[in-house]
Amino acid sequence: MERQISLVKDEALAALRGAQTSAELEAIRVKYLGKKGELTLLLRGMGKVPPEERPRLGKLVNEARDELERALGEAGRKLAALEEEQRLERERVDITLPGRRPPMGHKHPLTLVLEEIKHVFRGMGFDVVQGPEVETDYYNFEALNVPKFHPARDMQDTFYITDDILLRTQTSPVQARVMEQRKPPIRIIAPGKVYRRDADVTHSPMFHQVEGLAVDKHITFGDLKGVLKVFAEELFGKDTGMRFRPSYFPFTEPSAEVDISCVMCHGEGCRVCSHSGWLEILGAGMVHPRVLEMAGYDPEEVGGFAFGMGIERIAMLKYGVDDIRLFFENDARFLTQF
Ligand code: 2U9
Repeated sequence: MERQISLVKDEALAALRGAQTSAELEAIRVKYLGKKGELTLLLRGMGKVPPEERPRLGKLVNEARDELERALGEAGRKLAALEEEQRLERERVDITLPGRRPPMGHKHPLTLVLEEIKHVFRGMGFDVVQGPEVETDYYNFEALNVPKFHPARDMQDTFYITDDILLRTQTSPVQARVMEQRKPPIRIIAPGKVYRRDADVTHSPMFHQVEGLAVDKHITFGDLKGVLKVFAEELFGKDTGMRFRPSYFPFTEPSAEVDISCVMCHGEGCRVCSHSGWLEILGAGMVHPRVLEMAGYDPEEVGGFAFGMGIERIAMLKYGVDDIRLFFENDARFLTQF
């Protein structure tokens, strides 16, 4: 019996030294100290031992059990520490790595161009005004001297909501409304969305315009030229050339289409300007006396100039974009370039 106790103890301690994991330690504890464990069974077997041997052998088993418990405890602490160390190593985080930057939002290229246009005209004393996109036939056409049966009123070109209500085809109605409400001098620009039944690489059914209007005593075509020259130089550079070609609009007389020297070839002639050296950027003219009259002004007293441009067209020329649809597709590969 004595020998058996010592054998079981040595066997248990040897197993302990070979244990690699907490689970293995637990298996050893169960095998020797559990309910049916080998040392437990030896202790229970004391009943069969001669009574005079019991105290000595009982003490030996108890000592063996205490020693094994101590060794188990110590091995358990060592293994737990080792396993914790391994876990920390596995979960190691390099806190010196740079953080990931969240993607930054961008202003839309049309917003950038519009902000620049507004800045230039504000610098020349123009107010920025806005008005409704759903308009009446009167403010969109009648007040601007676009008579009934004028081709611009055609269902082919205009989005009608009823016979009398439509999506504005230009921002001029905003200016017609301002003229009714204010007295000259007036210097305003009206930016905003306009709608026309038109769609290809250079036309979108919705696009953005900026129109300008100045009304005062003694306004001349020279004032118009000066204002537009400053605008072109600020937007496209100091050496930008400019020319006026005679044209026709119902709301201005005389009227002109305005070109700048080609932003690509600076007038040499290239594909962008169809080898003319010039690019059309806006239309303009002196406000038609009928338009002044309809706003309640006396054309003998005051005169005015007006102009209009498509913001997409300006942005396409400024940034070298060849398809207007890119502005409305929200493809980040396009938008993040600006
Ligand atoms: C009032 C009186 C006159 C605004 C003007 C143009 C010439 C013009 C086009 C440019 C390209 C429209 O976007 S586009 O298709 N505009 O050519 N617009 S004069 O004239 C006005 C405006 C308001 C009361």
